[in-house]
Order: sequence, then C-alpha cells, then structure tokens
Amino acid sequence: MANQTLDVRGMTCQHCVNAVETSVGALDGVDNVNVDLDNGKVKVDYDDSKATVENIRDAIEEQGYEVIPQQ
Ligand code: 9UX
Repeated sequence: MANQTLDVRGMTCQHCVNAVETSVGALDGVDNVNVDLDNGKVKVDYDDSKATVENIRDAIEEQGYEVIPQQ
C-alpha cells in the first residue's frame, strides 16, 4: 500500500472535488481519495502493485486540473 499527497491547481468548487474523487477513485488499485479543496491537496491511498503516481496524475489532468510537480 502506498500513499501520495499531490498538489493540484484549478480545483475551486465541489464539482471539481467530485470530478477528481470520481476519476481517481475509478482507477484500478486506488482504495481511497480525499480532496482538500482549501489547500489544493489530493491524498490518495493505493496499491502500488496496481497503480502508479503517473496513473493518478493522468486521471487528474484528464479532468482539466494541473498537478504541480514534486520537488
Ligand atoms: Mo465549476 Mo469547479 O466550472 O472547476 S467544476 S469551478
């Protein structure tokens, strides 16, 4: 099991939260998604034998949001 917290730009309303939670939550291997709208954070618990951080990033970007690269 793995956990990532991604910084995501562009989520401004509850519809954005739903779009991200639904799309990331639908990925194979993702167990839990939590969006912190105020701080622009997306926390994801996932099975890293089934999903990668790249899969998660792609799902968020497909919904039209920008994932800020980690330093
Ligand atoms: Mo409404 Mo959230 O257009 O981007 S879904 S602000």
